[in-house]
Amino acid sequence: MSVLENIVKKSRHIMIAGHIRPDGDCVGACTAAYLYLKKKFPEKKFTVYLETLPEVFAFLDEENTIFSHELSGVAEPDLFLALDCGSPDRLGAAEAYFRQAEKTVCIDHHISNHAYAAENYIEPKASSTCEVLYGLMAEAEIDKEIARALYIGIIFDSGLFHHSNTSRRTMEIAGKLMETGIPFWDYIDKCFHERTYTQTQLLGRTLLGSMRVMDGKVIVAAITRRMMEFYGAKTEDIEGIIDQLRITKGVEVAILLHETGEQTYKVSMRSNEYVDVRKIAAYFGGGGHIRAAGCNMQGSVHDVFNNLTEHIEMQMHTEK
Ligand SMILES: [Mn+2]
Repeated sequence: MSVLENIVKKSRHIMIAGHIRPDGDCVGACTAAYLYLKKKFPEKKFTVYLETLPEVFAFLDEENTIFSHELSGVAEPDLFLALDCGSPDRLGAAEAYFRQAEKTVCIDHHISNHAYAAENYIEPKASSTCEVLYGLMAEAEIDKEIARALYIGIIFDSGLFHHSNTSRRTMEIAGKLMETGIPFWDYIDKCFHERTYTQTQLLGRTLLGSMRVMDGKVIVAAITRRMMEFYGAKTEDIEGIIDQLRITKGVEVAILLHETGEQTYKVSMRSNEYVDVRKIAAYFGGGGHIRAAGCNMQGSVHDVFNNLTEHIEMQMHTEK
């Protein structure tokens, strides 16, 4: 009997839940654990809770039979299975059930996880919770549907096998999952690369209008309200455009302005190796991370660009 089966064998009502604002690994792990256990124990009751189901992963629960997004009226489970969740307060509405359950189990890969359940399976070196979960299942029992969910979790958290958490084992597991016959190429497009036509047009228009300054080390572009209107674009359609600018050869900093009002812009910045864009964003009242930050600024597009590049120049001078 696999470890996963052993965990639940004595329980009647099992609640499976992941973290709030679930991502691909979280959705994949909850789906895979549910499908695996339901097949093994069809007589048991399962409640699978996630706060929401992101649109791109909705196909994992096409028939709408797996996930609950609402828990009022749901009976207390005797077993609570927390997946991909680093601490109980990130369980959202399911936290109260976790506190009451007779038995609690946590399967995770977050390094910050302090083993908060009674029984814990935490592998901080694993690429994803789906990778950990795979190790608790019997290989022969992993059908196409389960493999699909695990594979999506793995590619999501490993950034398509390119983050440093990707190991030989990650690739080996992915290989085993591929062998079940899943259309693995399709998920990559669906979950990572797919754009609406509006997004494609806005991306193209923005890139065409971009300019390089400071010997090509900085690339700048702006999206005006008129452009947004012309293409019928929404704010979320801008996502990802800054990264297309950033990967331009020779570029250290990418800057994207999004006009939100009269001479008012939401500024996004990305850097590749040495410029601390958080510092610059903080100077103008914003924040973020060293390589990804943002702020709001006012003035003409050129004034904003000039103000920002001045700060980039200062950093390049002091750091070189
Ligand atoms: Mn994860």
